[in-house]
This record gives sequence, C-alpha cells and structure tokens, in this order.
Amino acid sequence: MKRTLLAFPLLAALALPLRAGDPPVVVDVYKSATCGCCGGWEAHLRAAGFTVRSHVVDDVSAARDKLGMPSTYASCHTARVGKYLVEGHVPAADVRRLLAEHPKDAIGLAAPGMPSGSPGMTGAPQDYDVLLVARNGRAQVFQHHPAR
Ligand SMILES: [Cu+2]
Repeated sequence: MKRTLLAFPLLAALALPLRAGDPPVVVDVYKSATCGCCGGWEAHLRAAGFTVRSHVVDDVSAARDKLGMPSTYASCHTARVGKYLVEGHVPAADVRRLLAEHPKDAIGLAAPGMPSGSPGMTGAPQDYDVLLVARNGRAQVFQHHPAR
C-alpha cells in the first residue's frame, strides 16, 4: 500500500504532458529536401510520442527568420511547437520540459550547429548545450548534455 502511494505520483509526473487521452503535441518542422539528419530528428520526436508535420522549404534561413529564431543559434532545421520555436537537434525530453515549464518571455530552445551524437545525428557523442532563447535574443543553458 505504501509502495503504491509512493509510485503513483512518480508515474504521473513521468507521463506529463503526454498522458494517454491528451491530444497529441504537434511539432511543425521546416527543413530542406536533402536534409537527412532533419529526418532523423523527426523520427526521434515521433518515437517520443510527438506528432510531426514536415514542411520542406527552399530556404531554411528564411523560414527561421520568419518564425523569429535568431540566426546566431542556427542549425539545419527549425520548428514550432505551440507558442515556442525549437531549433536544431534538441532532445524530445527537453521539448517536453519546455512545454511543462512554459517559461515566459522565451522564444524557445536551440541546439546550435549540429552536435555529433545528438538525436538524429550520427557520430561519436560530444558535449553540447540546449539553450533557452529569450525574446530579447539572449540565451542561457537550459540543459547540458554530456558526451556519454
Ligand atoms: Cu541536422
């Protein structure tokens, strides 16, 4: 009995915000036609329970500008989830945490460049940071991902 009481809130917390019965969280991804690692990231999100809508664009930079992610943080693809933007190979768990915490005055998350071994990227894992990008264009570390 005691065990059950302890386990239940933990399970509930782990399941948020993608509980069964919730509408699926839609991620709109903007990428070029030739971007293989972008497809790898989309597959990573789908495996984590997100609904991915893929948009092939001629000019990813133009799409990024239009959405409002500063080019300083650019990666190979840019995405929108709810009111936030997600740039590059950001792990699904970080996107989920962003949605759970819903920080104010934030544009969203960015994993600048293309870190080797990040979700959708092949190669030996390297250290990288996922940044929380504020509306004023500044960023702080949202989650550090050490090479494993
Ligand atoms: Cu990439």
